[in-house]
Amino acid sequence: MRPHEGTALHHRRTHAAPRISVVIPTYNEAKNLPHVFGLLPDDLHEVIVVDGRSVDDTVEVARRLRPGVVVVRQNRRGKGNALACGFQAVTGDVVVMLDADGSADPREIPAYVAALTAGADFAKGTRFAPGGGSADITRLRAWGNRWLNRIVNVLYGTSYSDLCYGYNAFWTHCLPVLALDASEGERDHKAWGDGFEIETIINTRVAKARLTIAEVPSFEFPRLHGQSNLNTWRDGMRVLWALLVERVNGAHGTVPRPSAAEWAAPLPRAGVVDVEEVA
Ligand SMILES: Nc1nc2c(ncn2[C@@H]2O[C@H](COP(=O)(O)OP(=O)(O)O)[C@@H](O)[C@H]2O)c(=O)[nH]1
Ligand SMILES: [Mg+2]
Repeated sequence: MRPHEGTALHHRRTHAAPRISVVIPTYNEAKNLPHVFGLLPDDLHEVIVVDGRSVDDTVEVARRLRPGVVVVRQNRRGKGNALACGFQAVTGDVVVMLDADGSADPREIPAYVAALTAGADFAKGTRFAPGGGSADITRLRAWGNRWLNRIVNVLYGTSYSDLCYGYNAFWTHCLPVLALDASEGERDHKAWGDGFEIETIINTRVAKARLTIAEVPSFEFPRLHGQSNLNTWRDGMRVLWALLVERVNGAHGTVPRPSAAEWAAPLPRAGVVDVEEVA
């Protein structure tokens, strides 16, 4: 399924076996990590856990389960800030955004990567295409999501079927288009883009840059342990506001086309985030 055919900036990636960086935002997910890490494919380039000052032993569990996991400490608050910080640490060719609560199935990663190697710039997970589904979404959230889909598709000319779903993947060379701000800020401050509106900001910026988007059917499982950090009304309004603000703001530049040598070299870490590694 191809809801939004890219044009000028479309870069068709030909490498059959890209290096895959999985970015996992975590806030008190120690109990869920064994399940999630256990289902990760073997051939990953790196796993980056971006922790939001969890008060359980999320980071210790991550390190025990996967020595060599890259741990990033986010520098402000919210899932959006966590992803922005995690993306700064990526050194692979492909970024996969994966939740840590057991709702997103890591066994689907190859399907996302296949969509990218088949020519998409951005592989957008959807629970509402044949083959997808959800055991986690509430009726209210599904209703809100339906309306937000209609609005995004009218405003941005897309055909998204699941705007508010956080399981996506994209080529690293698309990062400049996302223009996310991971700069050091007030630690307890949630700046614009730092919250759950992040997915909407990514989805709209990708559309404005006219990247090629492929939807990938995905099944969402219930969160295993703990509670969702999302507040349906408050965060739903942030998503709606993001749709309007991003429409008024222009596009955020273009996708640079890397040379063959640049493709081959690992990306340098941007260095602005606090990266901890275990040898
Ligand atoms: N680092 C970090 N991760 C977060 C934050 N809020 C949520 N997450 C993570 O983002 C993912 C999705 O959050 P969740 O609470 O399940 O939201 P929902 O899936 O929309 O109900 C999970 O892996 C959370 O641990 C945060 O403020 N900081
Ligand atoms: Mg969840």
